Amino acid sequence: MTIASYGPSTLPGSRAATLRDAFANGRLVRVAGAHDGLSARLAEEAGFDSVWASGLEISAAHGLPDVSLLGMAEYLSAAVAMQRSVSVPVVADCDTGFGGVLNAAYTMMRYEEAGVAGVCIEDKIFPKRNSFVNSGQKLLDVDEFGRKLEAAKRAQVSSDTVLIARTEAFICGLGLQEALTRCHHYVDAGADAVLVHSKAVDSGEVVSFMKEWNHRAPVVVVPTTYADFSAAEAQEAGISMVIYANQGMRAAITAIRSTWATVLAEGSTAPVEPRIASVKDIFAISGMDQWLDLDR
Ligand code: SPV
Ligand code: MG
Repeated sequence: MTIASYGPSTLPGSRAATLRDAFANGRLVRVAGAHDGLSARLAEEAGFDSVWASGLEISAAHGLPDVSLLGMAEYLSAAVAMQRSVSVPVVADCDTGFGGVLNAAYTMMRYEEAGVAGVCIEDKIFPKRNSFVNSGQKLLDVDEFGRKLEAAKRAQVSSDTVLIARTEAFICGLGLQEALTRCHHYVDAGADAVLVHSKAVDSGEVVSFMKEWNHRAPVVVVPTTYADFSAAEAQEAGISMVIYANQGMRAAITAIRSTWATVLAEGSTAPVEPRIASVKDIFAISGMDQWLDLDR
């Protein structure tokens, strides 16, 4: 357990600098999706370089679908719980920037103030739907999204904070040229990196993007549907960051369902005890000893 049990052990600015160093040195940044302090800490404990404050996970953790129902303050408060629980950089999924141009600027102000290293906004129309919903995917006009990026950049205080512009061009079925044109425009508007999302069953779309992109700015991918795309292949393709956005929550759902089904079927918790974390383990991961030390 690190000092992060009491709060972040690194200054917010230095976490963003860590991301920038990795981008500059060509080190692949591996990022795990999370939705609260515990899931973020499990990602850090496993050895991930960074935590993705996933909109899908945060929404689901509230019992809601990822269709822009929660407001910025709720997403921010979840990101802050993650930020306080780990020492690695947090990259926040900020959806569309939660509205128009001014909302994008305000999003940058509040997330950066909270010490979040990376702010990611996507080029869909607010309200947005999760990228894997098969209907109602609508892209914002490219110039309008450029204005949101410019406004976010103008609101940014620390030069270290990373603004990631995410294009949903492939998600909307618009193809490589649209994805490239948009990403070039977004870098011109000030984005520090681009996230190229794809729901293809293989890595073809993102790899074809990489071949034409010529390393103009770091590229982030989210290999959810093309799950066999390895970290080594991503590195080989010149990708800078891979986000495993929701596998942690999916693992938890499966484990919890199976545990509760067994408890009801067997009439006691005895059969599941050997395969679930102990209360001692909960104490350890939540920093019980370190906190009690403060009272000694
Ligand atoms: C999220 O984790 O909320 C994302 C990634 O934005 S995805 O669900 O693939 O759209
Ligand atoms: Mg999202």
